[in-house]
Amino acid sequence: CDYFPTLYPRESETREVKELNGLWNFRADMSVNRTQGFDDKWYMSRLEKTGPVIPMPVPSSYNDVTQEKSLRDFTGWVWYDKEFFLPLSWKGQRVVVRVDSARYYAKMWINSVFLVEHEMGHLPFEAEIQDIAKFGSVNYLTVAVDNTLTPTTLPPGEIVYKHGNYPPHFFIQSLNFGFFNYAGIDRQVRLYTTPLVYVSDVRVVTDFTNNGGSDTGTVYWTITTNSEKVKVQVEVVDADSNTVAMGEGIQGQATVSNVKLWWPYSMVKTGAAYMYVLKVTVKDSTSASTDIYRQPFGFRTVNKTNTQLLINNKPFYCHGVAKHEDYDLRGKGLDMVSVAKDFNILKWLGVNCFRTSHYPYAEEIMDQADQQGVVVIDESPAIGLIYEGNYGNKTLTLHLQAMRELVSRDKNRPAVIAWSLANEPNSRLSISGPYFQQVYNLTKALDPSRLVTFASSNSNPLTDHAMNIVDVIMVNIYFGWYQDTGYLQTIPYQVPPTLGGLFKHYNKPVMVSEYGAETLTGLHTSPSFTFSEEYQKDLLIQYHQVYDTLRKEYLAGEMIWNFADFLIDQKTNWAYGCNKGLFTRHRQPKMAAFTVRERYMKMINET
Ligand code: GCB
Repeated sequence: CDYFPTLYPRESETREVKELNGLWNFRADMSVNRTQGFDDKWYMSRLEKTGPVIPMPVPSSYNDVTQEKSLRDFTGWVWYDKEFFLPLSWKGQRVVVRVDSARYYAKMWINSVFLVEHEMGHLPFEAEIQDIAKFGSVNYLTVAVDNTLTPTTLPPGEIVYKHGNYPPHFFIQSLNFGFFNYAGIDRQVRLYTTPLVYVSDVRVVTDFTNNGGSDTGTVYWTITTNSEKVKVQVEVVDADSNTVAMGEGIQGQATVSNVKLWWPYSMVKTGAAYMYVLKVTVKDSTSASTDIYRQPFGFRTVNKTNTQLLINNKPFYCHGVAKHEDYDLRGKGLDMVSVAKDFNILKWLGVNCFRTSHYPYAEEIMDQADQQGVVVIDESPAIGLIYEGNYGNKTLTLHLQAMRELVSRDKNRPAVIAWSLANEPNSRLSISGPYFQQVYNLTKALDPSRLVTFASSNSNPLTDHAMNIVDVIMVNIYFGWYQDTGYLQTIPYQVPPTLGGLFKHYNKPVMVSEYGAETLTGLHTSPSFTFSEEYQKDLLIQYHQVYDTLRKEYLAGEMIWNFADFLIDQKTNWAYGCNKGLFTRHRQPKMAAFTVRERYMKMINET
C-alpha cells in the first residue's frame, strides 16, 4: 500500500480534526480458519448485526481488556466498527480518515465500501472518504486487523500447527522476538479535513553557520501539493509567534539571523529544544481556495567523526535507555498519562537519549521528544530477521516500505538523529549483507541528513556481513547476564576488547544499544545474586566504570536494557515478562534506577 500519510493531522484555519477515539464495537473471529468475517462479509453491515460484539477501547491493544484467555492470546482477525457523524459544514472539502497504527495487517471500509489496506503495525495509514461518506448523516467505519505473523511478515514469526495429542486445530504463534504480541487499533483514529487543493507534504532540512557569537540558520523546504496551479507562501515563525523569515515556492530556502538552535536538554543550561514552525500557505490559482499547514521543526545538524556523534557540531554522548511501548491493561495502546509519566521519569533519570526499540513509537511520544529535547534513535519494525527465510524479496519489499513510511512520518523531527534499520538481525548470514545494503541505501537516499545504523547482536566483525554498511556501530551486549552469568568481575575484561575490536575494525563511533540484567523487584540478596536488585545495580556499576574509560576514546553512547519491565509471551525462562527494567511496569523505581540517576545527572551537570 502506497497510501501512507506524510503529515500529522493538525488543525488550522483551513483544517479541522475530529477524533474517533472511544469505545468501538469489537468482535474477534474465533472460527477455525479465522475467515468467517470475510466469508460472511461482516463489513456489509454494522458489526452488531453479524453476532455478539463487545465494547473495545480505541486506542488500546485488545489483549488485556477482557477476562478471556482466548482473546488475550488470540491470533487472527478481529473486527472493529464505529458510528460517526460528518457535519454538513464539511461538504465540499477533502475528508480523510487516518489510523495512526493497527497491528499488524489492517483493512478498512466505510459504509461497507472498501477503503484501504495496510501491512505492518506502528505506522499510520489513511484514506479519503468525501466521495463515499454521507455528510450531515451517520456513517460507519469498519476496521479488520490481523496480528498473524509468518516468516515473511515484519516482524516475522511462524504459525506452528501441532498434531497428535493436542486439541483439534491447535497451533502456536511463535515469535522471532521477545515482547508480547499485543494487537489491535493501538493508536488514534481521526478524521480530518483539508481544502480540495491542499498541502500533502512538507519537508524541512536545516543548517546554520556561526558568525562568532550568534548563529545564522538556513531552512530549506520542499512542499508537495496535489495541484500544480498553486502559489506557495512560507513563513518561519518563532516560539513567540514572530515571523522571522519568509519565502515563496514549492522549494526554497530562507535564513534566520540570531537563530535559536534546537539542543538536547542535556547540552545547554537554558533554551533547550527550541522549536520553530514553518507556516505553509497554498493558494489554488483556479478556485482561490487556501490551505494552511504549520509544520514544527528545529534548527540543528547531525554529524559524526570516527569516534563521536555531533549535534550542532558539538560532541553528543548518549546516556540513555532502550524503551518499549508497554503498559498495564492497554498493552501497546497510546495512553497520554503514560506518555507524560515516562518523560517525567526520563528527565528524573537524566536520560538524554532513547532508542524506540523495536518499532516506531506513537507520534505523540515523538512530539514530546522534540519538545523536551530528548534525542531519539528511531527504529523500524524489523526485529527478528534471524533465518535465511526472513531475507526473501517479500520481507525486503516490506522493509523498504517500512523505511519509506517511517522516514516520511518522522523526517522533520529534530529529536531524531539516527534511523535504526533493525534490531539484532542475523548479520552472520552472508545474505544479510546485500539485503542491508539495499535498506541502507534507500534510507540514506530518503534522508541524507541523519545517521543510519542498526542494533547488532554480533560483536565479532570477522563473522559479520552487515555492520560495515552503517554510519555508527550499535551493539547489544550481555556480559554478566547471558554470558558468564553471575561473574560480574568478567565485565571489565570482556567489554573493552569487544567494543575496542569493533572500533578498530570499522573505525566508526560505537554505542552500546543494550546491556542489563533481569531483576525481580523486591528480591534482595547480599552478596548480589542473579535476579536480585543488588545484582542489577552491581552489573551496571561494573559497566559504568568501563564506559568512563572508553568514552574518552570511541564510545558514543550507553543505553540500558530496559527503561521499564514489559510483557513477553509465556515462557519458562521469563517470569511474567522481561524484568530488566530500571522501573517496574507500573513505573516504580528499582534500586538501580537511583544508581543510574546519580550517574546521568552528574553527566548533565558537567555540561
Ligand atoms: C535482546 C533483545 C531484546 C530482549 C533482550 C533480553 O537482545 O534485543 O528485545 O528483550 O535482549 O532481555 O533478552
